[in-house]
Amino acid sequence: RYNTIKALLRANKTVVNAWASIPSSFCAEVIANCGFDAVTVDLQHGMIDYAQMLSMFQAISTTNTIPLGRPSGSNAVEIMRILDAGAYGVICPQVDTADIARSVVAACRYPPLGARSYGPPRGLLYGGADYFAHANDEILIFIMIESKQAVENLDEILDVPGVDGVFIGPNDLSLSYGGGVGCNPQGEVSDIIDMIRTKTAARGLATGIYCADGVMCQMRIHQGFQLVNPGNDAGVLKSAFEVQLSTIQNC
Ligand code: 3PY
Ligand code: MG
Repeated sequence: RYNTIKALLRANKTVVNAWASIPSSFCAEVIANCGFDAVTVDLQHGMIDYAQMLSMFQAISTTNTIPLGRPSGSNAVEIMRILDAGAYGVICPQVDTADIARSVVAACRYPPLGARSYGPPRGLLYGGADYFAHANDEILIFIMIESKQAVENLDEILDVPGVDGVFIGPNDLSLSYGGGVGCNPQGEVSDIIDMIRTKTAARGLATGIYCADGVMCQMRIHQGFQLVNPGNDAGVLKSAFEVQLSTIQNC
């Protein structure tokens, strides 16, 4: 199976991703049916374990939406297991050094490009019988830049062969510079976000950033970011219900 979002990113197009934190295959199915380009199942901050992730990938693949996973860290074994369950890409958090970036790439690529171990039970079902022949080309590797240390090491990290793109975590980035949480930090961190995007794009790599909502996605797209997400499922559900509730309370 072809990775349609990898093709979009290579063609400099925008990819709209939905962020899934609720451990539910039905929620994942509902979200995927909205028509997003991709859904990211979040094992770092989502309430999701491996078995739940597997059922969410199965639900997402009732549609053409591409399944991605955010591992809980850069552990190679966890990344390999996420890919074996049929994820067509990872968004790996807290990649602060070139060594971490190299180990993430190695976990995602079969030899000779990397050290991924062979045995993708669901990869073969989702990707097809020719999964092995195409996995190294189709699997998308986003590394997250979200700390001062990562910014200091940015050039070296971007030099790591095999990285497809950089995804910025604005909350953690802001915290590491002494600011507060929020997806749209101002001042110094805003300039740093712009610098990360510019340097990443200059290398021909894809750029993405976590966004709080659709309006912020629009802003980031206008700034040149390619991979954006309007909040996460829990936040969208909560705000949608709050609007409905206040409509009734105000009548
Ligand atoms: C961040 O903003 O730090 C993130 O990782 C978003 O999920
Ligand atoms: Mg983060």
